[in-house]
Amino acid sequence: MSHDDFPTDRPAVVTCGLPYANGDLHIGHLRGYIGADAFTRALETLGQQAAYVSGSDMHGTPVAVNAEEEGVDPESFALRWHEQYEETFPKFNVEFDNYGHTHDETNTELTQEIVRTLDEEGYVYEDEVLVAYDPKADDHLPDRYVVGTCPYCGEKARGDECDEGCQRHLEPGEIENPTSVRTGNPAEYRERTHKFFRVSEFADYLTEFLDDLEGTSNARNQPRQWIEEGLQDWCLTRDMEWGIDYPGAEEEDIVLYVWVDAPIEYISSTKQYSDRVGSDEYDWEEVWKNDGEIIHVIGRDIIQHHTIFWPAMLEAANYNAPRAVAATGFITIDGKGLSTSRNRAIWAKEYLEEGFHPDLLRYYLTTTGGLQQDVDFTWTAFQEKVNGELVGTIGNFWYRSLLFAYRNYEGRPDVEVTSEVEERIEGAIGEFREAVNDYSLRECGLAATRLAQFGNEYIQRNEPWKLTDDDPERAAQVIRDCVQIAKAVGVLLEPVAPGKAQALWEQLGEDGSVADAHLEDALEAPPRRFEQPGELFEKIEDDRVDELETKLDEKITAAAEQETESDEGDEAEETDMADETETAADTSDLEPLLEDRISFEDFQNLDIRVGRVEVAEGIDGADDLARLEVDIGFETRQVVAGIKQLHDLESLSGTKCILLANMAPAELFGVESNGMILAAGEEADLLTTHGDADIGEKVR
Ligand code: B3M
Ligand code: ZN
Repeated sequence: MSHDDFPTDRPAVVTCGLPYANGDLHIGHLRGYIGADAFTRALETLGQQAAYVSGSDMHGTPVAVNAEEEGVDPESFALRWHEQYEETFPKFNVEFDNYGHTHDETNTELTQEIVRTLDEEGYVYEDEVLVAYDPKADDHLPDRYVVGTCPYCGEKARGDECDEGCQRHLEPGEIENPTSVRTGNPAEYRERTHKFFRVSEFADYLTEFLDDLEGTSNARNQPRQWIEEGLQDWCLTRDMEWGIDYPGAEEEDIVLYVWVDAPIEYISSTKQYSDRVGSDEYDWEEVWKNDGEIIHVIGRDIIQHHTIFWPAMLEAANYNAPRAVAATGFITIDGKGLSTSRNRAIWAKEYLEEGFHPDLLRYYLTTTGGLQQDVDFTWTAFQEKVNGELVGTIGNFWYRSLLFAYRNYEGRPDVEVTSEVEERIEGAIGEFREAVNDYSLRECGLAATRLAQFGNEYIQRNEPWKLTDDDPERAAQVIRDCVQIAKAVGVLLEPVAPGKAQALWEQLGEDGSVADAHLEDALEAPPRRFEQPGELFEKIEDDRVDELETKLDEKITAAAEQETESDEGDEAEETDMADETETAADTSDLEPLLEDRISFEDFQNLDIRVGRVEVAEGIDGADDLARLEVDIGFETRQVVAGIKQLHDLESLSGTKCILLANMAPAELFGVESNGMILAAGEEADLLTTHGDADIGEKVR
């Protein structure tokens, strides 16, 4: 790994989190796969050698539980989904250089080899551990076979992850109030012998690793905190049949934990690619064992696996370290958490059946928010984005430039591009290059959109249609400039919208694939002649959006009704075995949204700052009030907050908070309050920042 700017002279591999082969793909999955695909394409546009690999995650309880529900064996169940995924990805222009699966021979062998190395190097030991057991079913309950309460945050959690709360990985035996998913009965804890990986020995290594890690800041900050809290060793085995055998323990009824063999598929898949094209063209060992660039794109719920367990495993087994981990936020639908069991989701299949081009969704998902941000999907916002930026700005510019050129010159006028336009294109290239190095897909896409915007203004300003008779030379010049801008927009838009960029490429009469174009090509003249162009984007009408929104509401309501019916019918159904990706609460018990809107100016009048709590102590005689001293950079403020009962005040000192600094001063219980700290909900969950914002920075 290096930290040289891209493009480097070493090969890169980009991966996306492996989908569990257990159900239909939805927009939440697509965000990651499209994101990583676009990032790989963007690297290639810079001239970086890059491969994009992934595979289906076949093992573990996420697959076993669902297969059991369906009454089929996990292998054929998982293979069926694997094949479906392989067919689906290209429909979204997601093109893997290799897409394997974790149960294939390459991955089985490599996983066993790596685990053997960990063992030989002395990083594995055996220990007794309490594992959940269902006495009624007479079976062990690994991972998702058990649900209960997270010992860290108190939220409802699954056996191996706090999916609805703090997102921590949970070790066997940690979950409180364990309940069997098999029977709905309380589970017992029984002692078993398992293998453990000495992750705790890697605290110093991981601290340094995180200091160098690129990608999104959430992938550095969260693990730093976990390291500070103290790392636990990691249980490598599970009481199950489905999975990869622990090397040398084939006879025993334990297998490797799914999170051991899953990331190893990143390597296996790269190896399969390398074996297929030949190591002269792409050398997997250069990447994984030497100093190639490894870039992981993942969902933010699996940061711990990719920034603690995985790099520790790589280091212990003498592999290269990842250069970047880019962790995306979640997708919400109409402002609420995507939920597969409540059918509050846009399914991949559904989107395609509606007949929308994949690039529309690609553009929406990559440019709506930064990678780390949660992105809300509504059909109305989708329409606005498509009609505004793709139809209104890019499509409009492409069509009017090429049509004008075709009608008047049968292609590109035979003159040089002006320096003004050349410089503007160079500016866009610079923005694009910087965006890739910042892991900002949004800025990559917008570099193209802003260039098209400039193109539209350029036409408007120069009015070539008025010039064709009076000043034909000048008219030719303007159109020549526009054709070049159109081509440059195509080159820069290709990572995000490869299908549409290719169509433009062909309209320009270019040979080959725009995916092979590099940044320099944005300034190369297109062929002299081209055919009559067509419009590449189509407006989405309002009644179409109404129809889509109604459909979405209806299916969510139908799912809710079905849930109520089945709840009434069968209490045991309570424990949901489906893959739930709930991220927001049911709104019925939330305060209703205010109808009245405020202006941006009103918002600007709120001086909200990042602060750090220095002192927090209860106010004598007041049941709920605490006195806080908050450093906001310029000064330290004393504030009174109603959090005495809700927080362990001592532990607050040193934490970052958000303070409304220009709140009118008030006196509470004889103590002056000079600002207000912001908190969410009845429990006064204190707001903080998730990145590196400095103390005193304004929240905007
Ligand atoms: N299969 C899916 C998830 O937890 C899981 C990813 C594995 S990546 C090595 O998002
Ligand atoms: Zn938790």
